[in-house]
Amino acid sequence: MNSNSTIFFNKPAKDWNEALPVGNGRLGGMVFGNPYTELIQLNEDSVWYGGPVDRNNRSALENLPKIRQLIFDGKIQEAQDLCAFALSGTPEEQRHYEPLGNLYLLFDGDEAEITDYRRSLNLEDAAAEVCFTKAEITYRREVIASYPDGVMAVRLTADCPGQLSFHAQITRGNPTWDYTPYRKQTFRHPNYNSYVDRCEAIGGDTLFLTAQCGGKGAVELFCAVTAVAEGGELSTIGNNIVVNHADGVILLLTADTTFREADPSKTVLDRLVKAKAMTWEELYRRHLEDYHSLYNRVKLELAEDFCRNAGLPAPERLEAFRANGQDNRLIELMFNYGRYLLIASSRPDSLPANLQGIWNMDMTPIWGSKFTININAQMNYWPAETCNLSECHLPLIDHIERMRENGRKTAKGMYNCGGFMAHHNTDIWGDTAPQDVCLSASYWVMGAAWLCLHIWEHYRFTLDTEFLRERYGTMAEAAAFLLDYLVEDGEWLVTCPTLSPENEYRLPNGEKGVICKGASMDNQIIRELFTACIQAADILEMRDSFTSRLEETLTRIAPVSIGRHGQIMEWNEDYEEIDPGHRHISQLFALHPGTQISVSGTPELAQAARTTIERRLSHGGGHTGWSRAWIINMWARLQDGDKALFNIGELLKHSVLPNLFDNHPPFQIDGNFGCTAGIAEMLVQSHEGRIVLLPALPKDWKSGKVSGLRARGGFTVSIEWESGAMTKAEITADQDAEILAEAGTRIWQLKLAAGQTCVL
Ligand code: FUC
Repeated sequence: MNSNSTIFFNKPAKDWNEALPVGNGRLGGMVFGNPYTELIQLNEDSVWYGGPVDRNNRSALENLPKIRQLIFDGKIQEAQDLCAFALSGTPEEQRHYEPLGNLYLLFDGDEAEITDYRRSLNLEDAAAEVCFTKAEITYRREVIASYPDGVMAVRLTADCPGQLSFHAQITRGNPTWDYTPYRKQTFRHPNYNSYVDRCEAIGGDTLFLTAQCGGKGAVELFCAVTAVAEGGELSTIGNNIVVNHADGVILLLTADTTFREADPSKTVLDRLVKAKAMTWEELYRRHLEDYHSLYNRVKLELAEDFCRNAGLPAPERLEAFRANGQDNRLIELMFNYGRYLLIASSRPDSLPANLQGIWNMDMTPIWGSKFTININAQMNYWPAETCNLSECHLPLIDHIERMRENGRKTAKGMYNCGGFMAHHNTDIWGDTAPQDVCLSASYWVMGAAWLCLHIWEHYRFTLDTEFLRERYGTMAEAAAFLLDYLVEDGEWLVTCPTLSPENEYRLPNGEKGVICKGASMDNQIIRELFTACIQAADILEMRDSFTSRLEETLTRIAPVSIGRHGQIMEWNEDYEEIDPGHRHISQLFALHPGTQISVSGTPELAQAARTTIERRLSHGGGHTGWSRAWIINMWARLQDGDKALFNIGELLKHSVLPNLFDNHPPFQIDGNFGCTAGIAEMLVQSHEGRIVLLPALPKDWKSGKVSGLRARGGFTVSIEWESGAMTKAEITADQDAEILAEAGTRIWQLKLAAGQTCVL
């Protein structure tokens, strides 16, 4: 057992936050592992409530000049009232994610002493396992979610023949939590199998469930499970697969919806037929081959082993960390978990990882388990390129295309602007109208612009010019919206109305305000996006009058400024914040993930960025998992490894659930991904046109090794260090390249041919 790649429990999950996640990008399962009743709670990424709707507020356009005037006149309350009426979506809410269902395995037999219980998730092989001994027989359940074969597979074995007797059901609705042997349960819980249209047995060994998700135009889902038994008897009765006295059983489960094809029932059954034709070993081998090809690209080893806790189950291990503060294996585990979770929730052809990745058990989940694009969805993808999982980035980039047509309609219909835009949230249909009536979030217009920077990042890491050529138009269209949306404000052009997600300010007259003009984050995103478009146009030799307009406009965007506390100003005026410890630190976009503030390039701004973070933290900032994770990345960019590490510790102490899922609270996956990205950012940076090795190495990581991280410009980087200093680095180039590499005060001028590795 590797303590940096295994999450284990010595008990079944008592609730969802103790269950263990598996996933193949689209299909997800949470493994509970009760000896008498196995529950695998299921998700499929396209199971959402409701179809596409046009929610653009028809009153927006006629009220826009008035809203702008009120903001310019400082009548913020009135402007906000009008925004709530005239800009909010009609209806206010986008569609939301729903669970697929539950797989239950209800075992025969009475309660008896259970010994040697262990439930684990092995990140090296993407396999969950439940193992225990009952009445001197050892039982084992293995669970994988295979990307190449599109199925979840469960193998049940016992170390004595003929011992497996159970019935399997697939259900939809609230999972029941009664794990006593089923014969004791005379009454099944309410909603045990609700939200279902059809649930029946077919072919003597298969169950088939269909459901039309509620709301007009919603998808229809199809889920099927089939069983293969070795020895014993296998049959179906009602909507149960019944297994008696088998030696071993394999269950294969898959699902799909009408989101991807008109009638996926055949696809679903075909997948089962194909998987069934394989042995477990073959299925497992194909799963491993695929998974290892991604997961094994990167390896992190921190040499110091303060690891008195590694042999403990996850909850006790966290407790021990909270008490004694050090466990380098646990930090490696968090790093690996983020990579695992990205591979499990975001693969080519899947939807992007949502607020919960793909794992959600609520019919009406918190924040709809949608895609919040004022930080959260973006954070999910921060580790994608640096941790060498570039393909896993594509679902997000593809989703931007689903937003494009809607975003054009929103731009034109609400603001009479060209291009495409999105507010702070989107859903499966790429909805771009405002979400919620939340003054501090809903009327922000920069969602598409920020997302489009992911196109540019993907290019910068891969140098895939064909990809850039295909997607340049999308970036340019997001920029085109902003060219039209900006309004004159004296010397500058500003976004208006807008806000700084999701903080409030105090006006000189004492009133509170949220809506504003020219929020600092907007200026920073504009600068980053316009610059990216200009550089892309240069690479593609597509400079034209549009590019010139971007250049001219850039000279009219206010620079990043320093305010009265020595902080980076959050708004275009140096307002006091209502909540100086706010979880959003939008004004530091320029530091991370942006590139406009850096220690060597803009030392004064870097100092102001430090002051900003410290000020937020001293007022209780970093209190949600994702906020803490952003802070890790920011300290890494400020090259302060000790502070970055301290905040990893704080994340582990305050914002991690027993199954190591990030805790907002409740569970929200962004903090997992942000933490992994932060650790990578501490080890390699490349946003300033050179590769910086170990830019933020904490004192406590005295010696260690990392291999396979990626740097912009198409480089793969491996580093070793001892006593806090780099001892060796290897840099491999994808294509012929010249680049500067830097470690501490040492600088190398590298010239590499395609495929060549240089050793420093
Ligand atoms: C934003 C954040 C919240 C939460 C939600 C999903 O609104 O401010 O903290 O992460 O998205």
